[in-house]
Amino acid sequence: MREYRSSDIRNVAVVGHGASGKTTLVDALAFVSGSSKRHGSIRDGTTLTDYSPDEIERGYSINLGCAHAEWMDTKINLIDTPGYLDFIGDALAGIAAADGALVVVGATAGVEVGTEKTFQEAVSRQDPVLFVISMLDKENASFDGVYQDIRIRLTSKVVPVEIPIGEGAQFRGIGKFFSKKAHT
Ligand SMILES: Nc1nc2c(ncn2[C@@H]2O[C@H](COP(=O)(O)OP(=O)(O)O)[C@@H](O)[C@H]2O)c(=O)[nH]1
Ligand SMILES: [Mg+2]
Repeated sequence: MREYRSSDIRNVAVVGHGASGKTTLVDALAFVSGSSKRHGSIRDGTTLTDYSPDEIERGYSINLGCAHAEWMDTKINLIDTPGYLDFIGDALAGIAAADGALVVVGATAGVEVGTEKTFQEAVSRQDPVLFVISMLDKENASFDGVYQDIRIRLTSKVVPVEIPIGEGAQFRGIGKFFSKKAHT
């Protein structure tokens, strides 16, 4: 790995409720950016950030884990955090160490208590927040339902920058508003 100046490093806390897809997303980002050569999975116990025997056995994160994605001359450190409230202390520590928060919300579950707690912590630290809606391929997934849930329960100051193409079994990809491109 090349060396980065501190101005070219971003630390992002990946937060949200348990089982919203944080660890899976971190693994995918590291893989797609080329920083990790292997696409791990929760089922096989091969993700980058759920590596302790306890985490692999339970299938969810207990401790902070760090992976990174090198993207456009920037090193993005992805701090994966536990979502269940028993382990909220580590999630709050992850937010404290980061420059911003990426809040993962499941497309079927919507805003949950872990989403609320971590979002509020990031806002109270005046950190920028990016929401990622996961699980769009699942039955009964609703991007618009989650978007409205976020607006009503978390903040009205939220704008979509990418939207899904299809939902549930029809999910095919995403459309990007900034670049006006679709990725299937
Ligand atoms: N269908 C589907 N399953 C997903 C997706 N993302 C994660 N999962 C599964 O959801 C479960 C919880 O994911 P995980 O990454 O451990 O969530 P975390 O607790 O927020 O870290 C695992 O079984 C994942 O394989 C997704 O986009 N679609
Ligand atoms: Mg996890």
